[in-house]
Amino acid sequence: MFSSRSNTILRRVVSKPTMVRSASRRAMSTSHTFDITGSFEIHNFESGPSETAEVSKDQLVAMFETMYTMRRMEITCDNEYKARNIRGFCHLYDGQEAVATGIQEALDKEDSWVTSYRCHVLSLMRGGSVAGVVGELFGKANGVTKGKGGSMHMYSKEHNFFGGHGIVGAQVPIGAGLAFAHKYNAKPGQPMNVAIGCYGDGAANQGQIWEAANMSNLWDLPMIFCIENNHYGMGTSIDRHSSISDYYKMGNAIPGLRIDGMNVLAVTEGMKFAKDYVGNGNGPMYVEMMTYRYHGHSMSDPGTTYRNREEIEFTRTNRDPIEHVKSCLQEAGFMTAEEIKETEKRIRKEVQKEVKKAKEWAVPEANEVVEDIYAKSLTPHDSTHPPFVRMPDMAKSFKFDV
Ligand SMILES: Cc1ncc(C[n+]2csc(CCOP(=O)(O)OP(=O)(O)O)c2C)c(N)n1
Ligand SMILES: [Mg+2]
Repeated sequence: MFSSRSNTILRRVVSKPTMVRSASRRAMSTSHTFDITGSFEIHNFESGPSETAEVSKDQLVAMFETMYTMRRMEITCDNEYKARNIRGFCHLYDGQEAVATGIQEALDKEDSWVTSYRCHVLSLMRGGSVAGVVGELFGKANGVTKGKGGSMHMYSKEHNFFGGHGIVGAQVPIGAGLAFAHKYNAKPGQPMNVAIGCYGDGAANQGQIWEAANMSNLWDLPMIFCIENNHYGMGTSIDRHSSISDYYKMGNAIPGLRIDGMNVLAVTEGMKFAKDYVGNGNGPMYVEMMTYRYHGHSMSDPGTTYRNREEIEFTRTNRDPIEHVKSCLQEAGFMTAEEIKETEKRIRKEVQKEVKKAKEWAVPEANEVVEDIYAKSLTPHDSTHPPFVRMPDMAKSFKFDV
């Protein structure tokens, strides 16, 4: 079972949703308010996010569909990997779906997002498609990063998604840089767009994260340091790799919020609170998502040598984020069990169709190997960089004729 220092939010079974406005809930009303009491713990705040969450039928159905698509996509990737259609690294996100979905729900598309190698579903939400993500894993030219990035390096500048990073923790200072840009470009008197940097519990004790946090706090940057605490860094539990397990307090003077990351309504409310706080010039914030990954760290890890099957089963049975959203839908009278089943069936078919499409795509042309390596302004004979920026000596840098 869970280790001694695992805390109450992890141990707590996700409670069945409680209707605050129960009157006429099965009638025509298209929005409902859920009680999410107990989903938050705060650090350096006098009060936390709202303990109720109001969602419309459309919103909740969309959250369910998004999360179920993510789950099916990741399970399909597992199968395709085992069939040897996907090679190399592959880190799956199943179990953590409520985190990405709730963040997306609370942020604007102009807000910047950067994350670790566990990035398939973020790519899906930031302009990607199932075919684009799976195609990327197949190494196909129409994949989200042209078949050249693979599992860890999905990216879409157009949709303010800045990767997909293989070096643990390296994305966090990039997030602080994005937050700096948002502050620099902010319109006076208006809330700023924000940046969020997601990283794992295993990354959280890195020095570069503290350096980024220190500068963000000195400069009041609109930066959210978001720890996805899935309780393991590869095969090492938080008890063994961290001397502090209250990750939301790690910013010291920087305020923090711990959120039940298996409850998409709590993640959404908590993230609205975080966006509001950092976007209004109060400086950065730490957010800890209490979550769990069902798969092993990557495809080479069966995920059962350092934790027991009972722990995984307990989480699946009592805290599964998709089962939670399904019970919310039924409690609110938004969907019947039958309609949920039909939706799942439709999504399973859609995912299969997308995978089939991706399989038919071509692999990249050979010359793609040398494309997208340098920013345009670094390409020889295209010196669009300002004169005060010291550029590499192209004659010495390039080993081949371009
Ligand atoms: C600087 C660095 N050190 C080590 C590794 C090897 N490594 C890859 S993932 C990982 C564990 C990270 O765990 P966590 O931050 O909790 O993220 P999770 O995989 O749980 O999402 C390690 C040690 C790496 N990629 N980069
Ligand atoms: Mg982890």
